[in-house]
Amino acid sequence: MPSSRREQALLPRPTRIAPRSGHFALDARTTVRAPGEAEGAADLLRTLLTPTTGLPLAPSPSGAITLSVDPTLAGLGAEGYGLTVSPHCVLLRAATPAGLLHGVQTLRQLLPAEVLDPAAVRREYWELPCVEITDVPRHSWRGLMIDVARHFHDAATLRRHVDLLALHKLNVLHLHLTDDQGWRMPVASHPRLTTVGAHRAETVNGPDVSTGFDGRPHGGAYTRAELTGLVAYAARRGVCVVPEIEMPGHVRAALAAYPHLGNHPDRTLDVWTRWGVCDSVLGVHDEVLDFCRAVLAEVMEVFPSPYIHLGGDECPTTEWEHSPAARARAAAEGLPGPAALHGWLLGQAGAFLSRHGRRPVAWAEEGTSLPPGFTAMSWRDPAHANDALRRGHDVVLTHHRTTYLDYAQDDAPDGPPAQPGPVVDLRAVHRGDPAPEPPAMNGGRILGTQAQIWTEFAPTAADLDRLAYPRLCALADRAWTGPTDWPDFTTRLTAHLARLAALGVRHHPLTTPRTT
Ligand code: TNX
Repeated sequence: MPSSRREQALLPRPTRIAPRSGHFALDARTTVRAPGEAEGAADLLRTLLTPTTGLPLAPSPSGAITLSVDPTLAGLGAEGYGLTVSPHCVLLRAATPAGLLHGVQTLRQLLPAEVLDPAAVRREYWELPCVEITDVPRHSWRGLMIDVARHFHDAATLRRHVDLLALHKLNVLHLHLTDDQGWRMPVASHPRLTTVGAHRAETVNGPDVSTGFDGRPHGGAYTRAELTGLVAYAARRGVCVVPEIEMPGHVRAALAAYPHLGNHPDRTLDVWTRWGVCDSVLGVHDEVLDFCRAVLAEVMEVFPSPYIHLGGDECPTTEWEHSPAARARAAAEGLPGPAALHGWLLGQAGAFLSRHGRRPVAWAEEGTSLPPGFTAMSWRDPAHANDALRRGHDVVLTHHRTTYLDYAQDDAPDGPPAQPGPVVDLRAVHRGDPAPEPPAMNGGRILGTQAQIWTEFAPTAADLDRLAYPRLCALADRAWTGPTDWPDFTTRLTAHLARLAALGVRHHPLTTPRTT
Protein backbone atom coordinates (compact mmCIF):
# COMPACT_ATOMS: atom_id res chain seq x y z
CA MET A 1 0.00 0.00 0.00
CA PRO A 2 1.44 3.43 -0.91
CA SER A 3 2.27 5.57 2.11
CA SER A 4 -0.29 8.20 1.07
CA ARG A 5 -3.13 5.72 1.65
CA ARG A 6 -1.95 4.14 4.88
CA GLU A 7 -3.79 6.67 7.02
CA GLN A 8 -7.01 5.25 5.57
CA ALA A 9 -6.18 1.77 6.86
CA LEU A 10 -5.89 2.48 10.57
CA LEU A 11 -7.61 0.01 12.84
CA PRO A 12 -9.39 1.06 14.99
CA ARG A 13 -10.39 4.04 12.90
CA PRO A 14 -9.41 7.35 14.50
CA THR A 15 -12.05 9.88 15.43
CA ARG A 16 -10.74 12.49 12.99
CA ILE A 17 -8.17 12.17 10.20
CA ALA A 18 -7.10 14.90 7.81
CA PRO A 19 -4.63 13.64 5.19
CA ARG A 20 -1.92 16.11 4.19
CA SER A 21 0.43 15.92 1.23
CA GLY A 22 3.97 14.66 1.49
CA HIS A 23 5.68 12.34 3.88
CA PHE A 24 8.11 12.28 6.78
CA ALA A 25 11.17 10.06 6.30
CA LEU A 26 12.35 8.05 9.28
CA ASP A 27 16.02 7.16 8.98
CA ALA A 28 19.10 6.41 11.08
CA ARG A 29 19.45 10.10 12.02
CA THR A 30 15.86 10.52 13.25
CA THR A 31 15.84 11.34 16.95
CA VAL A 32 13.08 11.50 19.52
CA ARG A 33 12.39 14.17 22.11
CA ALA A 34 10.24 12.92 24.97
CA PRO A 35 10.53 15.01 28.11
CA GLY A 36 9.36 13.81 31.54
CA GLU A 37 6.26 11.69 31.52
CA ALA A 38 6.51 11.10 27.76
CA GLU A 39 9.58 8.93 28.21
CA GLY A 40 7.59 5.69 28.59
CA ALA A 41 5.95 6.21 25.19
CA ALA A 42 9.34 6.89 23.58
CA ASP A 43 10.62 3.63 25.10
CA LEU A 44 7.64 1.80 23.65
CA LEU A 45 8.27 3.39 20.24
CA ARG A 46 11.84 2.06 20.32
CA THR A 47 10.80 -1.34 21.66
CA LEU A 48 8.36 -1.69 18.78
CA LEU A 49 10.35 -0.20 15.93
CA THR A 50 14.08 -0.51 16.56
CA PRO A 51 14.41 -4.32 16.36
CA THR A 52 12.54 -4.50 13.06
CA THR A 53 13.65 -1.31 11.30
CA GLY A 54 17.17 -1.16 12.74
CA LEU A 55 16.64 2.56 13.43
CA PRO A 56 17.99 3.68 16.83
CA LEU A 57 15.45 6.53 17.27
CA ALA A 58 17.89 7.93 19.81
CA PRO A 59 16.77 10.38 22.48
CA SER A 60 17.70 14.00 21.80
CA PRO A 61 16.50 17.39 23.11
CA SER A 62 15.96 18.53 19.51
CA GLY A 63 14.31 15.42 18.06
CA ALA A 64 12.32 15.59 14.83
CA ILE A 65 9.79 13.39 16.59
CA THR A 66 8.37 15.03 19.69
CA LEU A 67 6.25 13.21 22.23
CA SER A 68 4.72 15.34 24.94
CA VAL A 69 2.28 15.05 27.81
CA ASP A 70 0.34 18.26 28.20
CA PRO A 71 -2.39 18.19 30.87
CA THR A 72 -4.00 21.29 29.34
CA LEU A 73 -5.17 19.10 26.45
CA ALA A 74 -7.96 17.86 28.69
CA GLY A 75 -10.32 17.54 25.71
CA LEU A 76 -8.33 14.46 24.71
CA GLY A 77 -9.43 12.73 27.91
CA ALA A 78 -7.59 9.98 29.73
CA GLU A 79 -6.55 8.11 26.59
CA GLY A 80 -6.89 10.36 23.54
CA TYR A 81 -4.03 11.86 21.56
CA GLY A 82 -3.30 14.27 18.76
CA LEU A 83 -0.78 13.41 16.04
CA THR A 84 0.63 15.68 13.38
CA VAL A 85 2.98 14.25 10.78
CA SER A 86 4.51 16.91 8.55
CA PRO A 87 7.48 16.64 6.17
CA HIS A 88 10.02 17.80 8.76
CA CYS A 89 8.59 16.78 12.09
CA VAL A 90 6.21 14.53 13.94
CA LEU A 91 4.33 15.82 16.94
CA LEU A 92 2.45 13.44 19.22
CA ARG A 93 0.62 15.01 22.15
CA ALA A 94 -1.74 13.77 24.83
CA ALA A 95 -3.05 14.84 28.21
CA THR A 96 -1.76 11.58 29.74
CA PRO A 97 1.02 9.03 29.15
CA ALA A 98 -1.70 6.48 28.26
CA GLY A 99 -2.84 8.67 25.37
CA LEU A 100 0.71 8.77 24.02
CA LEU A 101 0.94 4.96 24.09
CA HIS A 102 -2.08 4.76 21.78
CA GLY A 103 -0.56 7.41 19.54
CA VAL A 104 2.60 5.31 19.26
CA GLN A 105 0.48 2.42 17.94
CA THR A 106 -1.00 4.76 15.33
CA LEU A 107 2.48 5.83 14.24
CA ARG A 108 3.38 2.18 13.92
CA GLN A 109 0.30 1.49 11.79
CA LEU A 110 1.16 4.44 9.56
CA LEU A 111 4.38 2.65 8.58
CA PRO A 112 4.40 -0.26 6.13
CA ALA A 113 3.16 -3.54 7.62
CA GLU A 114 6.69 -4.96 7.32
CA VAL A 115 7.79 -2.96 10.37
CA LEU A 116 5.78 -5.40 12.45
CA ASP A 117 7.73 -8.36 11.09
CA PRO A 118 10.69 -9.45 13.20
CA ALA A 119 12.34 -10.57 9.94
CA ALA A 120 11.74 -7.18 8.25
CA VAL A 121 14.07 -6.31 5.40
CA ARG A 122 16.24 -3.37 6.47
CA ARG A 123 15.68 -0.13 4.55
CA GLU A 124 17.56 3.17 4.41
CA TYR A 125 14.42 5.04 5.38
CA TRP A 126 10.74 4.47 6.10
CA GLU A 127 7.96 6.83 4.97
CA LEU A 128 5.22 8.11 7.23
CA PRO A 129 2.36 9.80 5.34
CA CYS A 130 1.67 13.40 6.41
CA VAL A 131 -1.55 13.54 8.34
CA GLU A 132 -3.33 15.24 11.19
CA ILE A 133 -5.18 12.99 13.60
CA THR A 134 -7.25 13.69 16.68
CA ASP A 135 -8.33 10.49 18.32
CA VAL A 136 -10.39 9.96 21.47
CA PRO A 137 -11.86 6.59 22.46
CA ARG A 138 -15.57 6.21 22.85
CA HIS A 139 -15.29 3.74 25.73
CA SER A 140 -12.87 3.46 28.61
CA TRP A 141 -13.18 -0.36 28.97
CA ARG A 142 -12.03 -2.14 25.82
CA GLY A 143 -10.99 -5.65 26.56
CA LEU A 144 -10.41 -9.31 26.02
CA MET A 145 -11.10 -12.04 28.56
CA ILE A 146 -8.96 -15.15 28.29
CA ASP A 147 -10.04 -18.20 30.26
CA VAL A 148 -6.76 -19.74 31.43
CA ALA A 149 -8.61 -22.14 33.77
CA ARG A 150 -10.18 -24.57 31.32
CA HIS A 151 -6.88 -24.71 29.45
CA PHE A 152 -3.72 -23.19 30.81
CA HIS A 153 -1.98 -20.70 28.50
CA ASP A 154 1.52 -19.76 29.55
CA ALA A 155 2.82 -16.30 30.45
CA ALA A 156 4.64 -15.89 27.11
CA THR A 157 1.36 -16.47 25.26
CA LEU A 158 -0.33 -13.87 27.43
CA ARG A 159 2.41 -11.31 26.75
CA ARG A 160 1.92 -11.85 23.06
CA HIS A 161 -1.80 -11.16 23.49
CA VAL A 162 -1.00 -8.00 25.43
CA ASP A 163 1.08 -6.86 22.42
CA LEU A 164 -1.84 -7.58 20.12
CA LEU A 165 -4.35 -5.84 22.38
CA ALA A 166 -2.16 -2.74 22.46
CA LEU A 167 -1.87 -2.76 18.65
CA HIS A 168 -5.69 -2.55 18.56
CA LYS A 169 -5.86 0.11 21.33
CA LEU A 170 -7.60 -2.35 23.61
CA ASN A 171 -6.75 -1.67 27.24
CA VAL A 172 -7.99 -4.56 29.38
CA LEU A 173 -6.76 -8.14 29.61
CA HIS A 174 -9.23 -9.92 31.87
CA LEU A 175 -7.78 -13.21 33.13
CA HIS A 176 -10.26 -15.88 34.19
CA LEU A 177 -7.80 -17.50 36.62
CA THR A 178 -9.95 -20.07 38.40
CA ASP A 179 -12.74 -22.45 37.55
CA ASP A 180 -13.98 -25.98 38.23
CA GLN A 181 -11.31 -27.46 35.96
CA GLY A 182 -8.24 -25.62 37.28
CA TRP A 183 -6.82 -22.93 39.59
CA ARG A 184 -3.91 -21.06 38.00
CA MET A 185 -2.75 -18.38 40.45
CA PRO A 186 -0.43 -19.34 43.32
CA VAL A 187 -1.69 -18.22 46.73
CA ALA A 188 0.98 -18.43 49.44
CA SER A 189 -1.54 -18.83 52.28
CA HIS A 190 -3.24 -21.73 50.44
CA PRO A 191 -0.56 -23.63 48.49
CA ARG A 192 -2.81 -26.59 47.65
CA LEU A 193 -4.87 -24.33 45.34
CA THR A 194 -2.12 -24.85 42.78
CA THR A 195 -0.30 -27.99 43.98
CA VAL A 196 -3.63 -29.84 43.84
CA GLY A 197 -6.08 -27.48 42.13
CA ALA A 198 -3.98 -26.75 39.03
CA HIS A 199 -4.02 -30.34 37.77
CA ARG A 200 -6.82 -32.45 36.47
CA ALA A 201 -6.50 -36.15 35.87
CA GLU A 202 -7.16 -38.26 32.85
CA THR A 203 -10.79 -39.33 32.84
CA VAL A 204 -11.30 -43.01 33.51
CA ASN A 205 -13.76 -43.40 30.67
CA GLY A 206 -11.91 -41.27 28.12
CA PRO A 207 -13.55 -38.40 26.24
CA ASP A 208 -17.06 -37.38 27.24
CA VAL A 209 -19.19 -37.02 24.14
CA SER A 210 -21.98 -35.25 26.01
CA THR A 211 -19.78 -32.27 26.90
CA GLY A 212 -16.97 -32.56 24.37
CA PHE A 213 -14.41 -33.04 27.15
CA ASP A 214 -11.26 -34.58 25.69
CA GLY A 215 -10.53 -36.79 28.71
CA ARG A 216 -6.84 -35.87 28.82
CA PRO A 217 -4.85 -34.91 31.90
CA HIS A 218 -4.04 -31.22 31.98
CA GLY A 219 -2.39 -28.74 34.30
CA GLY A 220 -0.40 -25.57 34.80
CA ALA A 221 -0.07 -22.55 37.04
CA TYR A 222 1.77 -19.24 36.88
CA THR A 223 4.45 -18.23 39.31
CA ARG A 224 3.83 -15.02 41.19
CA ALA A 225 6.83 -13.49 39.37
CA GLU A 226 5.26 -14.36 36.00
CA LEU A 227 2.06 -12.60 36.99
CA THR A 228 3.73 -9.47 38.36
CA GLY A 229 5.95 -9.44 35.26
CA LEU A 230 2.89 -9.68 33.03
CA VAL A 231 1.18 -6.83 34.87
CA ALA A 232 4.23 -4.57 34.40
CA TYR A 233 4.66 -5.61 30.76
CA ALA A 234 1.00 -4.80 30.10
CA ALA A 235 1.13 -1.46 31.94
CA ARG A 236 4.03 -0.32 29.74
CA ARG A 237 1.73 -0.91 26.77
CA GLY A 238 -1.36 0.77 28.25
CA VAL A 239 -3.10 -2.50 29.15
CA CYS A 240 -4.56 -3.21 32.59
CA VAL A 241 -4.69 -6.85 33.71
CA VAL A 242 -7.97 -7.49 35.53
CA PRO A 243 -7.91 -10.75 37.52
CA GLU A 244 -10.97 -12.93 38.06
CA ILE A 245 -11.36 -15.29 41.02
CA GLU A 246 -14.63 -17.20 40.67
CA MET A 247 -17.09 -17.50 43.54
CA PRO A 248 -19.43 -18.87 44.86
CA GLY A 249 -19.75 -21.35 41.95
CA HIS A 250 -17.14 -22.63 39.49
CA VAL A 251 -14.92 -23.51 42.49
CA ARG A 252 -14.53 -27.27 42.16
CA ALA A 253 -10.72 -27.03 41.75
CA ALA A 254 -10.50 -25.05 45.01
CA LEU A 255 -12.73 -27.59 46.77
CA ALA A 256 -10.53 -30.44 45.50
CA ALA A 257 -7.66 -28.67 47.29
CA TYR A 258 -9.60 -27.65 50.43
CA PRO A 259 -12.80 -29.71 50.86
CA HIS A 260 -13.67 -27.94 54.14
CA LEU A 261 -14.57 -24.82 52.09
CA GLY A 262 -17.51 -26.63 50.51
CA ASN A 263 -20.86 -27.82 51.73
CA HIS A 264 -19.68 -31.44 52.13
CA PRO A 265 -16.36 -31.18 54.02
CA ASP A 266 -16.26 -34.97 54.37
CA ARG A 267 -16.32 -35.58 50.60
CA THR A 268 -13.21 -35.73 48.46
CA LEU A 269 -13.73 -34.04 45.11
CA ASP A 270 -11.53 -34.16 42.05
CA VAL A 271 -10.57 -31.17 39.93
CA TRP A 272 -13.49 -31.44 37.56
CA THR A 273 -13.08 -33.44 34.37
CA ARG A 274 -16.20 -32.32 32.55
CA TRP A 275 -17.32 -29.10 30.89
CA GLY A 276 -20.51 -27.41 31.97
CA VAL A 277 -21.96 -26.21 35.25
CA CYS A 278 -20.94 -28.06 38.38
CA ASP A 279 -23.12 -28.37 41.50
CA SER A 280 -20.20 -27.90 43.92
CA VAL A 281 -20.22 -24.38 45.35
CA LEU A 282 -18.58 -22.65 48.31
CA GLY A 283 -20.02 -23.08 51.76
CA VAL A 284 -21.06 -19.95 53.62
CA HIS A 285 -19.37 -20.50 57.00
CA ASP A 286 -16.85 -18.08 58.48
CA GLU A 287 -13.83 -20.04 57.27
CA VAL A 288 -15.02 -19.47 53.70
CA LEU A 289 -15.12 -15.73 54.25
CA ASP A 290 -11.59 -15.91 55.70
CA PHE A 291 -10.49 -17.90 52.65
CA CYS A 292 -11.98 -15.37 50.22
CA ARG A 293 -10.31 -12.48 52.04
CA ALA A 294 -6.94 -14.27 52.19
CA VAL A 295 -7.02 -15.03 48.47
CA LEU A 296 -8.19 -11.55 47.50
CA ALA A 297 -5.52 -9.93 49.66
CA GLU A 298 -2.85 -11.72 47.60
CA VAL A 299 -4.68 -10.97 44.37
CA MET A 300 -4.55 -7.27 45.26
CA GLU A 301 -0.81 -7.52 45.95
CA VAL A 302 -0.15 -8.94 42.50
CA PHE A 303 -2.72 -6.98 40.47
CA PRO A 304 -2.88 -3.18 40.94
CA SER A 305 -6.03 -3.08 38.76
CA PRO A 306 -8.78 -0.83 40.16
CA TYR A 307 -11.23 -3.60 39.23
CA ILE A 308 -11.21 -7.16 40.61
CA HIS A 309 -13.63 -9.70 39.11
CA LEU A 310 -15.39 -12.10 41.46
CA GLY A 311 -17.10 -14.32 38.86
CA GLY A 312 -20.57 -14.90 40.26
CA ASP A 313 -21.97 -16.72 37.21
CA GLU A 314 -23.83 -20.01 36.98
CA CYS A 315 -24.10 -20.80 40.66
CA PRO A 316 -26.47 -23.68 41.41
CA THR A 317 -28.06 -23.24 44.84
CA THR A 318 -28.97 -26.92 45.41
CA GLU A 319 -26.21 -27.57 47.93
CA TRP A 320 -27.25 -24.58 50.06
CA GLU A 321 -30.90 -25.60 49.93
CA HIS A 322 -29.94 -29.03 51.31
CA SER A 323 -27.47 -27.77 53.91
CA PRO A 324 -28.81 -27.01 57.41
CA ALA A 325 -25.73 -24.82 58.02
CA ALA A 326 -26.36 -22.76 54.87
CA ARG A 327 -30.06 -22.40 55.68
CA ALA A 328 -29.14 -21.26 59.18
CA ARG A 329 -26.73 -18.68 57.78
CA ALA A 330 -29.40 -17.37 55.41
CA ALA A 331 -31.82 -17.03 58.34
CA ALA A 332 -29.19 -15.39 60.55
CA GLU A 333 -28.46 -12.84 57.84
CA GLY A 334 -32.17 -12.13 57.39
CA LEU A 335 -32.16 -13.39 53.78
CA PRO A 336 -35.38 -14.55 52.12
CA GLY A 337 -33.87 -18.01 51.45
CA PRO A 338 -30.68 -19.96 50.72
CA ALA A 339 -30.63 -18.80 47.07
CA ALA A 340 -29.95 -15.26 48.31
CA LEU A 341 -26.64 -16.50 49.76
CA HIS A 342 -25.19 -15.97 46.28
CA GLY A 343 -25.61 -12.19 46.49
CA TRP A 344 -24.70 -12.22 50.17
CA LEU A 345 -21.36 -13.97 49.65
CA LEU A 346 -20.48 -11.76 46.67
CA GLY A 347 -21.44 -8.76 48.79
CA GLN A 348 -19.09 -9.84 51.58
CA ALA A 349 -16.18 -10.29 49.18
CA GLY A 350 -17.05 -7.09 47.31
CA ALA A 351 -17.13 -5.09 50.56
CA PHE A 352 -13.65 -6.41 51.41
CA LEU A 353 -12.39 -5.18 48.02
CA SER A 354 -14.10 -1.80 48.45
CA ARG A 355 -12.46 -1.34 51.84
CA HIS A 356 -9.15 -1.70 50.02
CA GLY A 357 -10.07 0.83 47.37
CA ARG A 358 -10.89 -1.70 44.62
CA ARG A 359 -14.09 -2.14 42.66
CA PRO A 360 -15.78 -5.54 42.43
CA VAL A 361 -16.98 -6.84 39.05
CA ALA A 362 -19.22 -9.85 38.40
CA TRP A 363 -21.02 -11.60 35.59
CA ALA A 364 -24.68 -10.59 35.65
CA GLU A 365 -27.24 -13.10 34.50
CA GLU A 366 -30.91 -13.72 34.76
CA GLY A 367 -32.05 -14.22 38.34
CA THR A 368 -28.97 -12.56 39.73
CA SER A 369 -29.22 -9.27 41.44
CA LEU A 370 -25.72 -8.11 42.07
CA PRO A 371 -24.98 -6.25 45.28
CA PRO A 372 -24.78 -2.46 44.95
CA GLY A 373 -21.42 -1.10 43.87
CA PHE A 374 -20.63 -4.03 41.56
CA THR A 375 -19.76 -3.44 37.94
CA ALA A 376 -21.88 -5.85 35.89
CA MET A 377 -20.85 -7.86 32.85
CA SER A 378 -24.14 -8.72 31.20
CA TRP A 379 -23.68 -11.79 29.05
CA ARG A 380 -26.97 -13.60 28.59
CA ASP A 381 -29.25 -10.99 27.14
CA PRO A 382 -28.72 -7.33 26.21
CA ALA A 383 -31.88 -6.54 28.18
CA HIS A 384 -29.99 -7.44 31.37
CA ALA A 385 -27.59 -4.59 30.68
CA ASN A 386 -30.58 -2.24 30.82
CA ASP A 387 -31.74 -3.81 34.08
CA ALA A 388 -28.30 -3.48 35.64
CA LEU A 389 -28.00 0.15 34.52
CA ARG A 390 -31.40 0.90 35.96
CA ARG A 391 -30.28 -0.55 39.27
CA GLY A 392 -27.34 1.85 39.19
CA HIS A 393 -24.57 -0.56 38.20
CA ASP A 394 -21.79 0.34 35.82
CA VAL A 395 -21.86 -2.11 32.94
CA VAL A 396 -19.42 -3.77 30.57
CA LEU A 397 -21.29 -5.18 27.57
CA THR A 398 -20.42 -8.85 27.11
CA HIS A 399 -23.45 -10.27 25.36
CA HIS A 400 -22.63 -13.80 24.22
CA ARG A 401 -24.02 -13.46 20.71
CA THR A 402 -21.71 -10.56 19.89
CA THR A 403 -18.66 -11.02 22.14
CA TYR A 404 -18.15 -14.76 22.78
CA LEU A 405 -15.27 -15.76 20.57
CA ASP A 406 -15.38 -19.40 21.71
CA TYR A 407 -18.39 -19.89 19.45
CA ALA A 408 -17.80 -20.90 15.83
CA GLN A 409 -17.21 -18.00 13.45
CA ASP A 410 -18.87 -19.62 10.48
CA ASP A 411 -21.11 -22.58 9.85
CA ALA A 412 -18.52 -24.66 7.97
CA PRO A 413 -19.36 -28.28 8.80
CA ASP A 414 -15.69 -29.29 8.99
CA GLY A 415 -14.58 -26.38 11.20
CA PRO A 416 -12.49 -26.94 14.34
CA PRO A 417 -14.31 -28.02 17.54
CA ALA A 418 -16.12 -25.06 19.07
CA GLN A 419 -18.43 -24.28 21.96
CA PRO A 420 -21.92 -25.46 20.96
CA GLY A 421 -24.09 -22.39 20.45
CA PRO A 422 -24.81 -19.67 17.94
CA VAL A 423 -22.44 -18.73 15.12
CA VAL A 424 -20.68 -15.50 16.09
CA ASP A 425 -19.31 -14.25 12.81
CA LEU A 426 -17.21 -11.19 12.12
CA ARG A 427 -20.27 -9.20 11.20
CA ALA A 428 -22.07 -10.00 14.46
CA VAL A 429 -19.06 -8.78 16.44
CA HIS A 430 -18.78 -5.68 14.26
CA ARG A 431 -22.46 -4.89 14.62
CA GLY A 432 -22.60 -5.45 18.39
CA ASP A 433 -25.77 -4.79 20.30
CA PRO A 434 -27.94 -1.73 20.20
CA ALA A 435 -26.82 0.74 22.84
CA PRO A 436 -29.15 0.77 25.85
CA GLU A 437 -31.56 3.65 25.84
CA PRO A 438 -30.43 6.64 27.89
CA PRO A 439 -33.44 6.32 30.26
CA ALA A 440 -31.98 2.97 31.34
CA MET A 441 -28.83 4.64 32.60
CA ASN A 442 -30.33 5.84 35.89
CA GLY A 443 -27.06 6.24 37.76
CA GLY A 444 -25.20 3.46 35.97
CA ARG A 445 -22.75 3.91 33.15
CA ILE A 446 -21.66 1.83 30.21
CA LEU A 447 -17.92 1.51 30.67
CA GLY A 448 -17.40 -0.33 27.42
CA THR A 449 -17.19 -3.83 26.05
CA GLN A 450 -14.92 -6.83 25.84
CA ALA A 451 -14.64 -10.13 23.98
CA GLN A 452 -14.40 -13.47 25.77
CA ILE A 453 -12.40 -16.53 24.88
CA TRP A 454 -13.63 -19.41 27.02
CA THR A 455 -11.14 -22.18 26.38
CA GLU A 456 -12.96 -25.49 26.74
CA PHE A 457 -12.22 -26.01 23.05
CA ALA A 458 -9.05 -23.92 22.83
CA PRO A 459 -6.13 -25.89 24.23
CA THR A 460 -3.36 -24.32 22.13
CA ALA A 461 -1.90 -20.88 21.47
CA ALA A 462 -2.86 -21.28 17.80
CA ASP A 463 -6.49 -21.76 18.88
CA LEU A 464 -6.40 -18.42 20.74
CA ASP A 465 -5.07 -16.67 17.63
CA ARG A 466 -7.70 -18.21 15.39
CA LEU A 467 -10.56 -17.44 17.76
CA ALA A 468 -9.47 -13.88 18.50
CA TYR A 469 -8.57 -12.72 15.00
CA PRO A 470 -9.98 -11.14 13.00
CA ARG A 471 -13.08 -10.90 15.22
CA LEU A 472 -11.26 -8.92 17.91
CA CYS A 473 -10.43 -6.30 15.26
CA ALA A 474 -14.17 -5.70 14.86
CA LEU A 475 -14.64 -5.40 18.61
CA ALA A 476 -11.71 -2.98 18.84
CA ASP A 477 -13.22 -0.76 16.15
CA ARG A 478 -16.55 -0.64 17.96
CA ALA A 479 -15.04 -0.16 21.42
CA TRP A 480 -12.66 2.63 20.36
CA THR A 481 -14.51 4.35 17.53
CA GLY A 482 -18.14 3.36 18.03
CA PRO A 483 -20.22 1.84 15.23
CA THR A 484 -18.33 1.95 11.94
CA ASP A 485 -19.55 1.39 8.44
CA TRP A 486 -19.20 -2.28 7.39
CA PRO A 487 -17.58 -1.64 3.95
CA ASP A 488 -15.18 0.87 5.51
CA PHE A 489 -14.31 -1.63 8.26
CA THR A 490 -13.69 -4.53 5.87
CA THR A 491 -11.53 -2.37 3.60
CA ARG A 492 -9.37 -1.35 6.54
CA LEU A 493 -9.36 -4.91 7.87
CA THR A 494 -8.09 -6.29 4.58
CA ALA A 495 -5.08 -3.97 4.82
CA HIS A 496 -4.74 -4.70 8.53
CA LEU A 497 -4.43 -8.44 7.87
CA ALA A 498 -0.98 -7.71 6.42
CA ARG A 499 -0.03 -6.39 9.87
CA LEU A 500 -1.39 -9.50 11.58
CA ALA A 501 0.48 -11.67 9.07
CA ALA A 502 3.71 -9.76 9.74
CA LEU A 503 3.25 -10.50 13.45
CA GLY A 504 2.70 -14.19 12.74
CA VAL A 505 -0.93 -14.21 13.93
CA ARG A 506 -2.60 -17.44 12.78
CA HIS A 507 -5.96 -15.81 12.20
CA HIS A 508 -9.17 -17.31 10.87
CA PRO A 509 -9.47 -16.71 7.12
CA LEU A 510 -11.52 -13.72 6.10
CA THR A 511 -14.54 -15.35 4.52
CA THR A 512 -17.61 -13.73 3.06
CA PRO A 513 -19.69 -13.11 6.14
CA ARG A 514 -23.37 -13.91 6.27
CA THR A 515 -25.45 -10.82 5.73
CA THR A 516 -28.19 -11.70 8.20
C1 TNX B 1 -20.85 -19.66 30.13
S1 TNX B 1 -20.69 -16.82 30.49
C2 TNX B 1 -19.91 -19.45 31.11
C3 TNX B 1 -18.60 -20.10 31.03
C4 TNX B 1 -18.50 -21.01 29.83
C5 TNX B 1 -19.14 -20.32 28.64
C6 TNX B 1 -19.00 -21.08 27.36
C7 TNX B 1 -20.22 -17.21 31.83
C8 TNX B 1 -20.04 -16.11 32.71
N1 TNX B 1 -20.04 -18.52 32.11
O1 TNX B 1 -18.34 -20.81 32.22
O2 TNX B 1 -17.15 -21.27 29.59
O3 TNX B 1 -20.51 -20.12 28.92
O4 TNX B 1 -19.42 -20.31 26.26
